[in-house]
Amino acid sequence: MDFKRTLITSALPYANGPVHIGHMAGVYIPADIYARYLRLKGEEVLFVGGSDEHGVPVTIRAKKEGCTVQDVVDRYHGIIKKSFEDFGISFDVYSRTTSETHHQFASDFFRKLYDEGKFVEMTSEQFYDEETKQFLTDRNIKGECPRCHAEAYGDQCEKCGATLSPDELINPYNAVNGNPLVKKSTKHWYLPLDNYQEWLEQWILKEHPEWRPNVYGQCKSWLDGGLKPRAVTRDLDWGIPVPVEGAEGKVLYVWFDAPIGYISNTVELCGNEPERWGSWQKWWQDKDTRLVHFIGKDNIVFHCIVFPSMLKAHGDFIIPDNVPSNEFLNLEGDKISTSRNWAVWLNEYLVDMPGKQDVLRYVLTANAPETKDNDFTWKDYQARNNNELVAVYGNFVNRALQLTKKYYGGEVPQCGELTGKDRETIAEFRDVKQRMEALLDQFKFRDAQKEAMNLARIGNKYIADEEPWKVIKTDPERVKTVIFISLQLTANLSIAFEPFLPASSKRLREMLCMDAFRWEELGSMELLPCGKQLGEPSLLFEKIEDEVIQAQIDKLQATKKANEMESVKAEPIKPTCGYEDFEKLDIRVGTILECEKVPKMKKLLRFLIDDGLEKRTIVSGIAQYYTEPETLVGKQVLFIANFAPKEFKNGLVSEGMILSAVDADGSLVVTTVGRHVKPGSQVG
Ligand code: B3M
Ligand code: ZN
Repeated sequence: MDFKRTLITSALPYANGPVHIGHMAGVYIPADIYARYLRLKGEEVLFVGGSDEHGVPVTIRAKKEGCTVQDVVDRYHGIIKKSFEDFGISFDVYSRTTSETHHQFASDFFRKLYDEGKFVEMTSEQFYDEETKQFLTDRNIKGECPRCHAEAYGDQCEKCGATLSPDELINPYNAVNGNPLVKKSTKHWYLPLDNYQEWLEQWILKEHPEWRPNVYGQCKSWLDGGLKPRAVTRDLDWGIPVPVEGAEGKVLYVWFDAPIGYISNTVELCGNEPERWGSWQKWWQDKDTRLVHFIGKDNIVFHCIVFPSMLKAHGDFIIPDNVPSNEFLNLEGDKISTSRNWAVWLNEYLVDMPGKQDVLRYVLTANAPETKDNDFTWKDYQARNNNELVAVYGNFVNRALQLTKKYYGGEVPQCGELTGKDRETIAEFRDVKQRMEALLDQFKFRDAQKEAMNLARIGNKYIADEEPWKVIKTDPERVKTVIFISLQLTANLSIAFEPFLPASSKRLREMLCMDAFRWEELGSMELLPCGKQLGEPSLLFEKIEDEVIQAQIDKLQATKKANEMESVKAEPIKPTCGYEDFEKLDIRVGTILECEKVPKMKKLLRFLIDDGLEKRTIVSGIAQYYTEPETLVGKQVLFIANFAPKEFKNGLVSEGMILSAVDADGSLVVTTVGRHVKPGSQVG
């Protein structure tokens, strides 16, 4: 089918944290490559993005950070938007789902479906916190995992990986305040996906066998399993209010409103610049527009089944022509995880590696998880930079430009008669355009970038074989032709790499004083006319040294260590103990009279404690955490008064045990009381 224009969307990232390399490799870089490629071909393209600012994760983040949800989404929307700009993700619009336009549009969308009877209403029993008068979403419920007995969320146990429903948890409670929960009935609206089953089967399974196997396969298994109605509303106080009477305290489910964000962001753009973009309906309702969604694999069902069913129910919209979804990118062999901070965050990357956005783009495309999960390692990053970007692409361009400067004052020389080798090289270059197009049209960006790098290899080999720096002494006329061809190849590279490495291509074009360029010209040997004065050459890429890479590896090691400490802190609570057990311990408050290091015993501090009746000595192995133990004198601490006495090697006897808290990093700190109490006071 022939289309007049392409509408590209990329998943709206949750505004609950910055974006990381997994997001980039999976969604944003491929979407950007595709958008740039089509624009370069002169096609009509609109590339839509935005932040997903509803849902439970942002509310949890706000609670954690002790600020409002609006504060959270404002902050992360800003950080995410800036990262995308810094990495050259060329959105035509990047807005947010808290915008006025979006709220109105999504609300109207729901209302139309509601009015037309496209939803079914169902009442079900959900967990409810009677104190806060709130129904809880799965993520906000915690309890004991029925499988491994660790503390788990209502939708998943992070310890054993089990997918759960809150009903399965043992002793469920409110994750935010620890309150116990009761069951209470609540009404919600459901989209009866089963009504769209047949239509989806026809559309996806019959009409789109060309979709990526991972996408097609996932859709097929959903469809084979039989679709069921899905709730599109939630009991939550953050989101778009359900525009129906009697639905107070309910909002649209985030997965209902977020994809509508693609449309409302287009509405916003077209409203702001109608002369440039035309009407939003042209993009979303005209059959001549081709819609392509770029997403990660965890979003497939929403983009291939749920959202198309919503669009079908509404009736006025086009549906996607393709949904190129990637698998996941791992980091140094481990799954990327926001909660464990196991990621390379884009905003941090640019602080550590200023100006190197194209290097990351290159590496992430070279390792793109297009057909299977893939791994990012810093060693591979370094190798690809040093051995490919620097040694092949950068080296070739630099040689061509430096020699032009040296021999011809930076002017493009005259091309003489071509040799067989010249013709061969030129022919190889011409073929690449077709090969790249075939790959790009099928969303095979990894291989397409490989072709571009191959061009640089051909150029590098050409100049190395021709050795103009030697030939200049014997046959200066011949060198003019070699340099002429090398420069045309260089100009070609700036076009071939434009979708992948836009910042470097731009710099290269500046050096070549090339203003206009089109995809159609790829393969041409007439990009730079003889006599043209070129700009000042500079290095496109720089070698990355071992220390720089080691620093990144160390940073990840530190994260790993912190996570291990964290898991120490999160030790499961010990088995229940009754009062009889507790009563055996005589815990009391004592006032510290003396505190000093024990000579020759590095770890030990000797305390002299006033226990209310007499003075007693207690020895504690916390010396390394108190460099000035005398500052503890006068403080009141908790200690076990009936702890069996213990004799140390040097004859010192400890008559009790001081209670200390173990911090996340393993350090110990003595426990004290909130205000001064009489020494010897019992604790219970
Ligand atoms: N925010 C989920 C995600 O970032 C979700 C995507 C919405 S796309 C409409 O994986
Ligand atoms: Zn578990």
